[in-house]
Amino acid sequence: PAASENQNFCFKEELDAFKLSLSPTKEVILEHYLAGWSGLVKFLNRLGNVFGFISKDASSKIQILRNFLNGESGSEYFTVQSMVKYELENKLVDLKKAGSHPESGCRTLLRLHRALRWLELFLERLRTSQEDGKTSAMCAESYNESLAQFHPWVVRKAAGLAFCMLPGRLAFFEVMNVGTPDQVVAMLGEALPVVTEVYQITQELYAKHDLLDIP
Ligand code: 1PW
Repeated sequence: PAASENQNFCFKEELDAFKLSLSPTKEVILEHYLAGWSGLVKFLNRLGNVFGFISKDASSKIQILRNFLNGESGSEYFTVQSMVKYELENKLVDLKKAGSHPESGCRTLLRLHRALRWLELFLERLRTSQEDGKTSAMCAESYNESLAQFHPWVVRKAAGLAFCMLPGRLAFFEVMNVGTPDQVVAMLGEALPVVTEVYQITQELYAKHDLLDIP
């Protein structure tokens, strides 16, 4: 991308939103979590049109959650913890099969949460990769280890095709707009533990409430 296009994007700033999402009591503040996701969507869009179907789904899920946050019961959605409590207490989640609440906050966030695991695995591979590392292979391996198990064959196929179109390692680093490859690696080393922590807190919360398989 041209330098001028780069000015308002920096992958580090996008990941920083996840740091902001952790409250002092280690709850996950939804507004910042969604800001982190918006940054990831921006990044996907910069990688090219082939990621359109991926970024569209993530965008629509971000929007569903923002609507809750800006809606009548917005204050109940301040953190992921308060959202889970509120939706469960008020029976606003379809727990076993899709029914009258097909787009609850809990089920919508679960989709983003699963995708965050993929991102975490992928960025860790990227961080530790050698100069001749293949981003497409790193991306596919991470996907197969995580998100793929929740996707039907046709989505797995489309995702596999999209991964093949990923730019090489250096070009990929440039799209991130963080600096030299060394600086990218250092940035990932600092940012990734935060993504991991946000993922783990959400994972434990969902496990505790038996929400990991909601339809
Ligand atoms: C290079 C950085 C990559 C980070 C972004 C990761 C985004 C992952 C989004 C994958 C979406 C694939 C296509 C959509 C599939 C949906 O069916 C699925 N959504 C997700 C996020 O897995 C499940 O949502 P659904 O159909 O139950 O509403």
